[in-house]
Amino acid sequence: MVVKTVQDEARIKEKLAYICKQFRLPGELILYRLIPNGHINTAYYVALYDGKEVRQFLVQKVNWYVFRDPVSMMHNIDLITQHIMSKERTLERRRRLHFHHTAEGNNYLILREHPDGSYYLSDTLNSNDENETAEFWRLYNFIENSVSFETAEGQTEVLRMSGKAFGKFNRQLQDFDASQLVESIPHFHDTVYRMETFFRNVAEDPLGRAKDAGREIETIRENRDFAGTLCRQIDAGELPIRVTHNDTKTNNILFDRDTLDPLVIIDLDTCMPGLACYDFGDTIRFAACTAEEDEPDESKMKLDLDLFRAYAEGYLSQMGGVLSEAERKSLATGAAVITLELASRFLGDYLIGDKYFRIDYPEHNLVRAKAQLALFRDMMLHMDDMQRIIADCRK
Ligand code: ADP
Ligand code: GN1
Ligand code: MG
Repeated sequence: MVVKTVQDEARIKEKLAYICKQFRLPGELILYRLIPNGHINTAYYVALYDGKEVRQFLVQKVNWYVFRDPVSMMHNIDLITQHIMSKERTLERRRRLHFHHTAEGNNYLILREHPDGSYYLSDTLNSNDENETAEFWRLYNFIENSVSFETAEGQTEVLRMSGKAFGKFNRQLQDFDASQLVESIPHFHDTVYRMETFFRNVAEDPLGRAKDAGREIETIRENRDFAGTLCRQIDAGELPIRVTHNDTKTNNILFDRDTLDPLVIIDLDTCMPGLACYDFGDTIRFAACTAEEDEPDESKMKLDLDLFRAYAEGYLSQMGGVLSEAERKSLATGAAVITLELASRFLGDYLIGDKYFRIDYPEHNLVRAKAQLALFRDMMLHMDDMQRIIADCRK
């Protein structure tokens, strides 16, 4: 664990205050708090007081090791949010993400530090330079009285509402021209590519960690062909490419704290061309199960068919009339493929020294991979049940 000193805290506050000024917010920074739940970016809640009122915002440092072209990614997000807003009847502030702009008119800023510790803005960031020290920040409205879920905590209603929210999101993006988007992470759900990368990591084994995961590596090897199922269907023209979110965890939806009404979908960084079953499958992986993503006791990790049904009902209430027959069939497959894919990503990251996902302890990525593989095995045992539930949703 990294222990933060009082000086570190003062420095963070100073940096956040500088960033708020660059986004032209009036008032003084009076409060900030790290929001610890994402694995990639670093998000802070901030409150400013201008002598009359307190205003709250979300300030976020984007991880450009992961998003190599963050400027284009912010352009994607602009286009996506505009498109969604054009479909919504309400312009209520709590139901939209509003990114603030700097004096230069950018919805982001690139921050650098002088040797004396003072900050300044820069025009460019070179993500190919391993010595690059610039930081990429953005700032948007904090959605008040909202909650997001790390697990569905057995609540079928949370899953049903999540299904509705992500289904609606997919539906609203149906007529969005995908060619306008830059792939923020190339090959993101290209599982054939993911498998190649994983087995290269295994072969190179730079830290000698593969020995800790012999059984897991074998499970992934045995299922490598299955992992390519969706890619083969894309190549055969059986599944249409849509614009999808690609990271549909329930903690990427903000719900009204009192009514559980889904207010807004967040974390739009990975919005790219993709398959409907990626979005369907990733929520199933994350939330239609009996334990958290990083549960250390594998025996506790199972698919929960009641939660699966609730999500399927919610999702298909929005997308049922849109999906082709092949896409409907792919939903359950997508859950298993995405789970296997993520297991390979977590384990691959463990093998190369945890460069991608934030970890809380040294074996965290290994533990995550084991939990995902336990879930994957259970999904494969229940593939027919999942297909039956999807078929039931038509009745
Ligand atoms: P990451 O890419 O790190 O997952 P997210 O954009 O998902 O970052 O933000 C992390 C968490 O911060 C979310 O799960 C949510 O709990 C909270 N959050 C993000 N944006 C907002 C917002 N605008 N208002 C309130 N909470 C937010
Ligand atoms: C990451 O950023 P976050 O925590 O919402 C990851 C997803 C994984 C997820 C697993 C850009 O999502 O792909 O499924 O962790 N995001 C990226 O929890 O790689
Ligand atoms: Mg997130």
